[in-house]
Amino acid sequence: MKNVLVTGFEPFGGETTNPSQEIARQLNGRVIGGRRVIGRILPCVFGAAIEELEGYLVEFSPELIIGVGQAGGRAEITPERIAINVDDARIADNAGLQPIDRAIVKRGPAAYWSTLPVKAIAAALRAKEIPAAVSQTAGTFVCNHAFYGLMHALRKKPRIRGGFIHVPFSPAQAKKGQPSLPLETMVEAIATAVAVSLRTRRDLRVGEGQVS
Ligand code: PCA
Repeated sequence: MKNVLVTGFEPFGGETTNPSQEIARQLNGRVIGGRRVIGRILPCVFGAAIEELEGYLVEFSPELIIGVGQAGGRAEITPERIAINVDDARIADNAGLQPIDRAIVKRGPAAYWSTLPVKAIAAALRAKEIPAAVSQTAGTFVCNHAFYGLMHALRKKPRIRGGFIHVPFSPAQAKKGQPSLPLETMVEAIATAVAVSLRTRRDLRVGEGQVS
């Protein structure tokens, strides 16, 4: 059976949980679309996150990789369109690193596109009444870093698809007035994203852009 890799992140920034970690744990071992899901947790550390991810690419030879991370404050499941070649950390990572305006890959391209069908994923989630929207930036912290590292590793492997999806806080994390989604909904959302990615070769051509 072929493998799909779903990664989550350990908690960071003073949080004690990270929904992406729970999603990776819960999906580990599931069979979706005839593929086995391997769920793994990455450290929220610049450099180490990419190194671990690269190790999993060698270990499991996945045909599809979906990185998942927490974007506290967002209300929707957000497939990311693009990874950019910069680290610019507003807070320290879990090893105390706080790079500012630093290239992830020296002389690497400014950005890599996700090779997931991001619009089809957003549409499929909304069809299940799960709030979803394509995001135009994964930020400049460890998630964007790992996403860029993933797409750099896949740059000469066009048949292996990869990308990144940010998820909101879980209800336990959200402070008053902050949006959140139940963990089960987020697990279902990422399972759906795996299924849609496996069956969709060509993304939808519908406007998902933001006007400002
Ligand atoms: N979210 C952070 C890093 C780890 C995570 O889950 C981010 O968006 O960069």
